[in-house]
Amino acid sequence: MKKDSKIYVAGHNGLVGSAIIRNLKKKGYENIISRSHKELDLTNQSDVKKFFEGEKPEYIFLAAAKVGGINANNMYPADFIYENLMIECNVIKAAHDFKTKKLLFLGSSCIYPKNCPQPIKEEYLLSGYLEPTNEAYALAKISGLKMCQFFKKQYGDNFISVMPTNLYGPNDSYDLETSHVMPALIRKFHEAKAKNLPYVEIWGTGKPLREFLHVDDMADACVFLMENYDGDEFFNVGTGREISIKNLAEMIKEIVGYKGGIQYNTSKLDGTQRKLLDVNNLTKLGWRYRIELKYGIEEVYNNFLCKGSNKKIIDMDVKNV
Ligand code: GFB
Repeated sequence: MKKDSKIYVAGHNGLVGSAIIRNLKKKGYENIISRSHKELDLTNQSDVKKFFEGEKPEYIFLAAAKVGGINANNMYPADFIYENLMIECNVIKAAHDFKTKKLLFLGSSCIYPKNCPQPIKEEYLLSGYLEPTNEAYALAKISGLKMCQFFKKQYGDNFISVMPTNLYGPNDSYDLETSHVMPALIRKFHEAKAKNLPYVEIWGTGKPLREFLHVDDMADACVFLMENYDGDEFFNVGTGREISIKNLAEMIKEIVGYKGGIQYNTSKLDGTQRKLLDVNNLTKLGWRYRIELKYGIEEVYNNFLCKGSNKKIIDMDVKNV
């Protein structure tokens, strides 16, 4: 990838896409293109084709997706499978038809079987049943990864994939119904402190373990692979460390400075108990995460406060994910 190569970041307003753009700009890439959802609906095949005809991007980061936390995935499985499959089919096929030099597809750690051995190696893909709360999203992401591999196998297209663990960082969704756990807990503890509430409600038992990666590290791994890897494998991206939801809640509570209690609502779903990624394959290539969890949460919370976006976030009623 040259500094003036035409690079299309699909999903540039989202958590990952915006971080990829920050990373590319920091590294001196100067010909980055993007389109908002209003300008280009990636689920519309003819619109995607027209966009590729006009722009012919040389490199693509496919970070556009319908995403959300456990509740959104569980409530809207039809939307999750349909929109994600459409985006993947349209962009990957257009990348093939218009001879894109290289494409990097972003999947998710939920592609792996619910009960597979831990830490999860890439080779465990399709070795068992999926976690029901995010089966639709997982099936779409498995399809995207397999499409990249099959286009490479049949046509020699340079399409590669990464499977990130749970991500957090700037530009996340703070909608309490549909967001992931990290922004939800930051907002809940912040509001509880501001309103002097006696306790914060945590969904589930607090026992599930999760691995969290700052999205700036994720973006760095994506650009690293775009610059350095042309092989047939896909890569897990994470820290290799996990934390229980209970301990995460305690950590966020301390960072926010909330003095009240925590209550567990066990009528809410836990989801999978554990999904720790084995990140040895990427480590062997020479990439490792940098941002430790506590520091990352502090930074995200400061950003939340500084932007003054907390007021906006608290007031708004975002239904999309
Ligand atoms: O981040 P999260 O929504 O998704 O939830 P998953 C992680 C854990 O945090 C679950 C608990 O055990 C939740 O029950 N949790 C506790 C909460 N309090 C809250 C809260 O207020 N909000 C939320 N959202 N969770 C996602 C998948 O699974 O992981 C996606 O749904 C994707 O498809 C993503 O793969 C990486 O980690 O369970």
